[in-house]
Amino acid sequence: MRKKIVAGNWKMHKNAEETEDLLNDLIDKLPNDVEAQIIVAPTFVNLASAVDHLEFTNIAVAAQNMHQAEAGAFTGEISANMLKSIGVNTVIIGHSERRAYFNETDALLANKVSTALKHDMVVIFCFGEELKDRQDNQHFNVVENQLRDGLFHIENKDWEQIVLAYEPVWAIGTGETASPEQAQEMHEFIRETVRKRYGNAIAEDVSILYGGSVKPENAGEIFSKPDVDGGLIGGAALKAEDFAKIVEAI
Ligand code: G2H
Repeated sequence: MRKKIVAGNWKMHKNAEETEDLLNDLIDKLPNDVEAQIIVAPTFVNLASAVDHLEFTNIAVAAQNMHQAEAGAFTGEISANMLKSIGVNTVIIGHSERRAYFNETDALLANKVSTALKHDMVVIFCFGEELKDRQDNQHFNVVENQLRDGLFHIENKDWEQIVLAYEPVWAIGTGETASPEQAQEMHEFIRETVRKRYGNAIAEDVSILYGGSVKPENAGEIFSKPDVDGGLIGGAALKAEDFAKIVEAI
């Protein structure tokens, strides 16, 4: 049975004090009775305090990125082992901002995925087409290639650790959202693509999140689609009231 998941990607927002305030607010406002898995991804420097803070709650903590190497001379980078050592077991890999601003290629992301899996981490693997791809009617090809080149080297057993997050780049932080029908159409295609490569059981079990300007106003309709299993939320995850409403919508 696939899980419903709502994850908040805080990106480069919230210092230590603000992180604590938002976590307190979330503990206060998030409904206790949801069956969905709730995840928050603060910045690296606030991960350890977030793990401590959320210890007795049902909110899990994820990192927004990690390095593919085990250790070494990689100034400024963070390894899987470091994340695990502070109790972070989930990592977002392949976010479009990492792909666009930090030149993360499919080949590099494939390595990151392998390293994360080796450390038994849950990977939220992000991918999605750019506006031009959609205008050129290439969006299905682009998504298929991103999955094939960044993820489809993993083994069947690894899928227990994988969450997919479809984030059309044209809908990220722009206020533009894919319509629920566009999201469903792509999620169905993604599940089909997984099915062709890994079989029915894995395709049916994997959670596919939608990301891109999800807000309290549109979450319910997007989440109502059969192949949308939750959301990866950016801007609206920075306000506890909004995030709580989105969690309620699941
Ligand atoms: C997509 C999303 C969260 P936003 O990046 O990953 O951000 O909801 O602000 O579009």
